Amino acid sequence: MKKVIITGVTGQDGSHMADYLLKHTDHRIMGGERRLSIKNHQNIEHLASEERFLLIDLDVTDPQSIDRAIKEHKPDYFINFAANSFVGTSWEMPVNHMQTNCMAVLHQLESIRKHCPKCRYYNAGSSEEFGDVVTSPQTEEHPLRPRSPYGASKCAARHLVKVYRDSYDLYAIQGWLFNHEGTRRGSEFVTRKITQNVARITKEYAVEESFEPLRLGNIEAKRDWSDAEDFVDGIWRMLNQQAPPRTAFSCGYGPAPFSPDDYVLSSNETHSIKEFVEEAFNIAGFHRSLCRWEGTGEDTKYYHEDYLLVEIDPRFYRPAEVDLLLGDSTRARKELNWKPKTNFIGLVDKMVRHDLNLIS
Ligand code: F7E
Repeated sequence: MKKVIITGVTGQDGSHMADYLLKHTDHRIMGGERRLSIKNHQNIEHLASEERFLLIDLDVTDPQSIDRAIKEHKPDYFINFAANSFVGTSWEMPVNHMQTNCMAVLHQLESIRKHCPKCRYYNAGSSEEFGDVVTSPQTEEHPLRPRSPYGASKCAARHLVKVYRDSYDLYAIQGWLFNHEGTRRGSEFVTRKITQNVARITKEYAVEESFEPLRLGNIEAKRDWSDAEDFVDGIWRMLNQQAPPRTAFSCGYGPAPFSPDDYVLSSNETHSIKEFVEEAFNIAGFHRSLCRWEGTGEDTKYYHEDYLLVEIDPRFYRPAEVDLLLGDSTRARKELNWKPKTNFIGLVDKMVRHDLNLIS
């Protein structure tokens, strides 16, 4: 039975990956978990009785812990989702972002090189690496121009992954994943913050309570959003690239060593935070024909008839913003035969209905 270590298994991507692998493979899944005094198992509770799923202690900021796990289990695949993934806090704790998102990757690569060089390694890369974009849409060829300590930490990790791939022939890759969301998304990310607040306001409005509006930062920013469940399928395909078949012309020296590629995963559509807000309220019953935006900049407000639904709170502005992200995942679609199933409206619909159900 092949073994897969997934770090960050309690998070959105880690838990979806565990579900995906239990469903589509017969591999044994080891979920790496950092010790916390209060467990955050809500995303993996349903896996408790799975025979092929095992939780292991693994803190990616502790090199000994990484080394021990890799030496002991000698995994066939190592999927690193453990990260400090909230861009907004990366200005407040830049060193933590570098340690968790970059140094931890270096320690993982070193341990894999030493103990199990055949292991296939994936590190979570990000469209935030493209940052201050110069061309749209962004493909694998777009330059790295990060705008945050978070983005810089992912770029640094990318260079390390490539250096280890080239120097030691490791199967080590880092995809560029554009924003990916869903019902397991943390409340601090803008999509989930919107859908949870839409659910709260819907409930309070229904019982004619006065309600606090939703407060947001830069609502003009545009993102390329997909469903996280579609992305774990893309990542698994990236991890299982095949060497091209030998041709009739190969002779004597054998094929060149196979080097896997990094791919962009994206929906290939971009929408503003404003559009996400409109869609989410519309799905919850605040029909867009009865809603309107008023004002500009910090004075922008969104109303349903006379009810204030959304206002701007400059505390959510970032010191430097990525204004626009729009991916082009043509290569992944062609070469990995990957395609997202859920589109923008489907994603908003799924998240809003989930949060309405939770609150009712
Ligand atoms: O912000 C704007 C904010 O925090 C999206 C992570 O998974 O995707 C994610 O990073 C946009 C930004 O995600 C609020 O300024 C407005 O322009 O949901 P977010 P993110 O920064 O795009 C990438 C690909 C990753 O790799 C990351 O790990 O929304 N925005 N108002 C707000 N954002 C938040 N969080 N809260 C607001 O109130």
